[in-house]
Amino acid sequence: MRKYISINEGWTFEKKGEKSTVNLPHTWNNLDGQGSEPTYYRGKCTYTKIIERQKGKTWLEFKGVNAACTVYINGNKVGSHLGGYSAFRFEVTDFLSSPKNFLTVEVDNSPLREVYPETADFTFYGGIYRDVNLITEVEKQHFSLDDCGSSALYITPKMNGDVFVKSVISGYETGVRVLYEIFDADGKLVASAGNRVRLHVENPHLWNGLEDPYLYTLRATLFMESRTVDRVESRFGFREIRFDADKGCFLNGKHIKLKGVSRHQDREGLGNALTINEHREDLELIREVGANSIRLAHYQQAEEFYSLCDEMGFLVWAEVPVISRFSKKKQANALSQLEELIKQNMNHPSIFCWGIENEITIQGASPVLTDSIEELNNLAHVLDVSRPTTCAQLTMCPPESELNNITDIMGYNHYYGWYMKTVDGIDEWLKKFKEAQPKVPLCLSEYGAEAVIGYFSDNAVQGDYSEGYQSRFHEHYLNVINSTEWLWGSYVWNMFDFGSSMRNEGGVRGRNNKGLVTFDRKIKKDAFYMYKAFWSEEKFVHIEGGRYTLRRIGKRTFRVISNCPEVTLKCGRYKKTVAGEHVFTFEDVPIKEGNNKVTAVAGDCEETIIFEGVEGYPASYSLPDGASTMVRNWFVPKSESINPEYLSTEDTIGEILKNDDVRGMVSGVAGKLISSPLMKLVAPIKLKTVLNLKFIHINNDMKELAQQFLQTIKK
Ligand code: ADA
Repeated sequence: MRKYISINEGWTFEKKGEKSTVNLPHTWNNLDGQGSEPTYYRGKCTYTKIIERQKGKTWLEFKGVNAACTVYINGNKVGSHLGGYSAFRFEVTDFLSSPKNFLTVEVDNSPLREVYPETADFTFYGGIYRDVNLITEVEKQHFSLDDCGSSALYITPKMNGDVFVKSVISGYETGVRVLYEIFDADGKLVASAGNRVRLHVENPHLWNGLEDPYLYTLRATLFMESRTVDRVESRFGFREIRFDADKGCFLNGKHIKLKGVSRHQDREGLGNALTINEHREDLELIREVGANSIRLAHYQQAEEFYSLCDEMGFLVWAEVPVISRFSKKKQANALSQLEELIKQNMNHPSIFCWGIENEITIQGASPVLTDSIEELNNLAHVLDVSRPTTCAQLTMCPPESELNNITDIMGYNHYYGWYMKTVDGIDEWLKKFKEAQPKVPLCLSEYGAEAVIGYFSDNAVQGDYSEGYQSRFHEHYLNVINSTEWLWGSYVWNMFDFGSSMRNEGGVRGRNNKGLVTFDRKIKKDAFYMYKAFWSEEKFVHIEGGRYTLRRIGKRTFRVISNCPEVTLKCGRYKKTVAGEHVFTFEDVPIKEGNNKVTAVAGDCEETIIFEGVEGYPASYSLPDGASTMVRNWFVPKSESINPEYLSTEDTIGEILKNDDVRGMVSGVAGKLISSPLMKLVAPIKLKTVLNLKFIHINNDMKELAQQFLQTIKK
């Protein structure tokens, strides 16, 4: 029978010739990947360790190594893996030739042309950042350990109590048989069958989201004659999810609006090297804000996280990092990451859809891109017949695009009110989309605005990085989402601030500040409470701008956020009660010199904050001098900082069309141009010159887009 031995402890880590002893999980970018340096180390490092020879057949199991790795034992190559977010294993039985063996893991997080993601708005922390195990004493006949890192047990439960099971067995021969047993949450045996693919549970207790996340366990035991040779277990749940373009989402036949947040798997100071404690803490905060769904962007996350979601009842959007920069060269890797994601996570009832791409048209659409997305979509359906596929499209992708008719359901990422003027752009866009695509079930897969702790203003405006603006931004979106009944859900970008080494804005380097909660999870921003007011039933009252404690003397306006129907605000002799929903506004609150005790009361909840009355507006509340106030999407290069190693509109048409990636993207019309005699004439002309020709009517947005596209392609 197989045994798991953790080998997380005592590795020798080597980076650029410097050695240290580390325990796993580990990353080498926990500081430089979060802004301690202008750029972070993307390259090769090695981890080494002595491992002993084991009894029986033995596998090495890695739960996550970013991004590419090659494993050697005693100098002999065992295998390699491409992709930084999934689990993988290698059989090492024959490599463990001595009582003590030298294990080397070479890890590489440099940009790799054939691996997703190559570029995106988050830090690609390098390292062995999840657990490593030895699986020993494996018998000849066993549930396959070579099936894409999965448990080799695939469970498809049906609402009528039928459970279809498929297991993959290695070393099969006459005399091998399987016993499947299903246990309820109390451990009572409720169904069993030998060698059969269909079991039946009478009156199945449904897995019903946050209300009742009921789980069963399926145990598969493998016998050789009458001897037990292997055993695997997996939890599962009975549930059904359905989407309708006009009515939204239905869980087990009941309408449910998916109130979602997105989550990246990193943490201040730790990078991506997390333990179960950080995963749990994140989920507790997500539960507190009142969400019922999570988009685990933009890649496969830790298995423990999906398991906790099963237990807590969150509905999860799981996805692969097919993101930002499409390239046909990465298609094989996209397919293998999707296969791993699905095979490794298929039994989690919390996962309701498979996401196959995010903003993949950043550089424009093309027939090759469409074919590749279709191929991913088909693979997801072949591997899992029970779940819908989804994708997240960028604003620039037109509603009528054929890409919006590939996946079963879908979402759009919009930043009206942040990168683009103005917040109410979203209202208009939703109407346009519905007209163009009346039959497509849609959600908002991303929307968000930055807020850096410490910036406040009485007149918060777009682009000032203040908590006040972020809170108003989300108030608008929440109202639109609630009143757009046909939207099946929405996902705030993002639940937590996260590491993005390429960013340097709002006075903060290396971070995307769109979280409702800070990177260290210590401070809930005002926008957190805005969501709690709209989503949660746990009663509370919160004075907006509670960290904006130095207020100008005079009559000031206060906003209080609460999910109670009535709020009273007191300050000295001022006392006023306002009835309403979510946000309660109090005008002319007198702030005098010195301390002012402001108390908000709603039902049994109360919050008091001392505000100090001061002359003038303290400079510390605004962005520091010199901090970039230029709000631009991360992939938009500043015109003054064009990277000469990448293509740009400054290059000639000849140079641009010489590039393989460009040729792949523009094969249609441009293909004809490349092979025509005209090419000789236009090749030496700068693209910029052509784009500026008056008679071809290319507006500035299109020019900017062309620049963005080219600046992601290395010369
Ligand atoms: C994109 C992208 C995200 C995110 C966002 C932002 O829409 O999908 O990864 O970082 O931009 O904050 O700009």
